[in-house]
Amino acid sequence: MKSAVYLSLGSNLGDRGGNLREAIRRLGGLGAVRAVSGFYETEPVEVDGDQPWFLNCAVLLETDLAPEDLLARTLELEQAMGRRRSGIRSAREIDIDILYFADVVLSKRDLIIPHPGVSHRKFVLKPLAEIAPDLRDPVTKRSVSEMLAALPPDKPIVREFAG
Ligand code: PH2
Ligand code: MG
Ligand code: MG
Repeated sequence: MKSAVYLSLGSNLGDRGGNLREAIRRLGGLGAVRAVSGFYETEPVEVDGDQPWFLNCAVLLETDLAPEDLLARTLELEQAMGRRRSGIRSAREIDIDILYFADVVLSKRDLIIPHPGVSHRKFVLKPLAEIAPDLRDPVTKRSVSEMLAALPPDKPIVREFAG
């Protein structure tokens, strides 16, 4: 059965734009990439120490995989692209997070869906609003555009990235 999955991608090490593009290309091996937002340059939040700014985007993937299998495959993909986990919030070539998986609600040690960061993270909501403004959180029933509108407009900085 095909499921619509929304992913958040982020990179703040190396060729950030190239990393996002390569990850999107590789995600095509896990299903069909149906939509990709523009790239946004975003101020780091909730990280350890000084870190470079991120590029973030959102992707709609249609996949036959189950949530746990998709998680395993995205972690493999991160590793294959050179990510080494030296700390939970350290700088990374690529991070792929599952935001929504159809209407699935699940809370396991390694996987929480919907992703608990969605509603307060502008670096997630701004790109996501481009491809799914009317998507509703299956738990809170709030739409992506409603969640985004509830955040301060100025800080933290999330700006469209040209090139
Ligand atoms: N990812 C994090 C923590 N902080 N900040 C920005 N701007 N973009 C991210 O992708 C990001 C972050 C944890 O994965
Ligand atoms: Mg993350
Ligand atoms: Mg992650």
